[in-house]
Amino acid sequence: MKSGKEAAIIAILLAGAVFACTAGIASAHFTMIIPSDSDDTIWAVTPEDYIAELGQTKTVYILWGHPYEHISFDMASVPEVSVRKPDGTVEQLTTEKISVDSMDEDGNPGTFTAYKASFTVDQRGDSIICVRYEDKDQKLVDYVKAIIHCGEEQWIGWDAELGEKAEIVPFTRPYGLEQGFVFTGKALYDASALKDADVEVEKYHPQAEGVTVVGEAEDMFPYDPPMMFTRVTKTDAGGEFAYTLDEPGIWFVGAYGPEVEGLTQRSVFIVPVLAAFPAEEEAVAPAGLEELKARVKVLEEESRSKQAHNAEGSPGFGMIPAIIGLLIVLYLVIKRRRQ
Ligand SMILES: [Cu+2]
Repeated sequence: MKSGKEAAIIAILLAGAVFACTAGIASAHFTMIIPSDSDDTIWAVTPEDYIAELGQTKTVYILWGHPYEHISFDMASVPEVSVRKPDGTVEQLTTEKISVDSMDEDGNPGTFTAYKASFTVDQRGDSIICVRYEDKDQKLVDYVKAIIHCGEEQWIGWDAELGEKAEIVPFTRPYGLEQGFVFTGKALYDASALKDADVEVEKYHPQAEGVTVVGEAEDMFPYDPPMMFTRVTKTDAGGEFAYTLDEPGIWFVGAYGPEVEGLTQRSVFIVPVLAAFPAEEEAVAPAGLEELKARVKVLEEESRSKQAHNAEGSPGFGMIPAIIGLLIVLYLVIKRRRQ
């Protein structure tokens, strides 16, 4: 028979477990498509990684986790990966299972199952990487698109509708976007507008940055930190949505479709966002004390030399002794004449 104390402890543990589950649902899992040159540089992804040169072999990594907090999970099934070329041809890609170093949901380092696939960029324009990933634990199927852009003014293909079961078709060209730009698009399910659906919007962080920003959100918004991790908007009757991507980095936009055989059908679009261009005028750098002292000294010297200059050029106080001297000389001369 359990004592009252034991029962109380069990109740606390159960409450904790329920809270952990809820917290897990609140911040969103996403299937990530990250182009990278090597396994070691995946997490340092920048918008430029989504740009390619003609003839280049591009490797894309398929990862599963919470982009904002930089939390990773093992991929539970093999993702299907294809690339849709600018001319409309589709190539199925072979995936390779890999392990990547990252962080688990308790903040511990670990290695996680992920996949990668490579293809050659043999056409100028936009190659669309298309991934379908099923995760029974999360009761989710992701249909993810990311654009690899190649060639000056070759803005061809980014808005293509591929006929995926669930799909986001962008209205805003998803490259050359700066922080603060609005991303707009349309969510489709079975080729029809997905109306009144939740759209989650989340920015990726490298690990150290993710840990810091999560801590800050927990301090500043203790009543609901995940509201800062995962932003939410909705589609209208036409399946259309808009959201302002206010920071540079890699953004994940996911529209929640219907549940089919216990799995929610979600479409995801990945949007790389550049820093402001032209670069914002550099605010006067927060000067160090030494720099401030040096500036004060320069100003003092300038003002001193200006004063000296004024004294020479105009009848300032410097002229008074001279005038008095002149009066004395005049007085002496007049006095001598009278004698
Ligand atoms: Cu999640």
